[in-house]
Order: sequence, then structure tokens, then C-alpha cells
Amino acid sequence: MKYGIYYAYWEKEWEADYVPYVEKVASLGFDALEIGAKPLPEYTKEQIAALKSSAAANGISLTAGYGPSYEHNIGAKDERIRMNAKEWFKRLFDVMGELGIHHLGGALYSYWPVDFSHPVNKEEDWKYSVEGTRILADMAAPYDIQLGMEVLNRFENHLLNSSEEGVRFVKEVDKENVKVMLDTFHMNIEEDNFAEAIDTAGGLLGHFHTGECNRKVPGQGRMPWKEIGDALRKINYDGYVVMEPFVRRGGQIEKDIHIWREIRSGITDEMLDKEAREALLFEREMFEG
Ligand SMILES: [Mn+2]
Repeated sequence: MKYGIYYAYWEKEWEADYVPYVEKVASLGFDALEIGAKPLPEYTKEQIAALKSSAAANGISLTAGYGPSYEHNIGAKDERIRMNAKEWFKRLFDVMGELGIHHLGGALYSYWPVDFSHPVNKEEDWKYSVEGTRILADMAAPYDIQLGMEVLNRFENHLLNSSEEGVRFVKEVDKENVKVMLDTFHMNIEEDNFAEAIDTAGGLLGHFHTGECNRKVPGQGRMPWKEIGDALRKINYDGYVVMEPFVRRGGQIEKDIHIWREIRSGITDEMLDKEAREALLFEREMFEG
């Protein structure tokens, strides 16, 4: 398994200058940095070159995450939105190809977070999402990009809430580069059993997010990490394990993640760095057996 962390741990917005984070996570001992896909389609040649060379120089693999905006929903019923999404993802894959990023994960089959103040039709949305995901998969394939269908809790999306639903969706899409993506934070809400959920995904598991129940770094809460690690080894998982902690207040991230209190009081960058390093050592110990 390769260990990474999402840049947003240190940030308040869904985009940032990622180059300093490549250097930071390399110094903390990570193998990978997950970056937010949002700004990538607009990247200049210079930005692409700078990020790519920094990743190479620091021995860091890059992965990308995205919670599609309403206008980037490839599974929308509205054809105009689907076309808009297709256009946007095409530009994204072009840039990801240039950057050598081979994994994109998130609610790529839909949008995020879903506005439940309007009624939703799960069966109908599922059908459009399967069709849309097939289109994305064919667009991503020439760049050797794998798409992780992130299974989310009921409060954030209505389509894929359990590993079983993730597997059913991925089998229906039936594309080589579309896999199931699980996240311990969401699993904690929806799954009866972590080991069984991981076993259900089995060989279709393509990406894995970690975090405590309240989205602190792994090791600071009551998540059954040993059980999770044993289950990942049992299915011979050899993909990325990316921790996705959210403890910092402010900006759009606070709004979307619903951070309404000081989860870690008196946070400084130094403290975040230290805790990320400890969490990485903890994860390696738990997951490598
Ligand atoms: Mn996640």
C-alpha cells in the first residue's frame, strides 16, 4: 500500500498552490499527495511543469480528488449540464495526463454535496449516473486514468451509500478503469462491519480514504484500525491509502464539511504537520501487519 494525504488538511478552500504541499508531505514521509482537481483544467503550461517537476524531484506520486459541482454532474438528467460536465472533465483529463496523475476519486458519478431540499429520484439518477460514468471512463482511459466511485454517507449523496451499492454500480458501469472507493468516515455511518464492507469491495477496491469518525487524523479516535488493516491485507489491496482529515475551520471547506466547532483547538501548521506524521506512522503500523 502507498500512503498519502489530502492537501485540504492544511487549507480552507478546494484549491491551492500544491507545490509547497508536495515538498511538505515528502518531508513528512508520505508516498503521495492527493490534490483537489478543481483548478487543474485552467492550469497553464508553467503551472503544470512546476507541479510535475516538484513531484518528480520529491519522489511523490500525485492523486486527485473531486466533489463535482452541480454544473459538473455527468449523471444529471439535464442534458445541458451533462454536456458541460463532459467538456470540463475532458480538460481535466488532459491536464491530469500531462501531470502523470493516474487516479481521480470522489462523487464523480454525481455532484457534491447533494441538495436534498429538492426531491431526488434514486432509480432515475442511478441510470443517468451509470451512463455518464461510462462516458467519463472512455474519456479517461487513453490517459491511463482510473476513476474511483466514492461511496458516501446518506447526508452527502443518495446513490452509493454502501460498499454493496458501490460494487453493484461499478459492475453495471462495466469499465476496466472504474473502481469502488471507500472512506472510513462514511463507512462508519453506513456499514454494519468494516471488514465485511472491505471484503465486499474485494478486487474492485481502487482507492481508500481514512479518517476518524469526526474527521481527525487516524489514531486519534475510536475507528477499528487493526480490523481495517487486516481486511485490506486480506483482499491484497495494493492501492493508495489517503488520509483525509478535516480539522481546520474557515472558508468553503468549513461550509461543505460542516465544521461548526474547534475540533482541534489552537491549531498551527506545525501542529498539523506533527499530527500528520504521527498518523502516518500509526497507519503503517496498523495496516502493514
Ligand atoms: Mn473521502
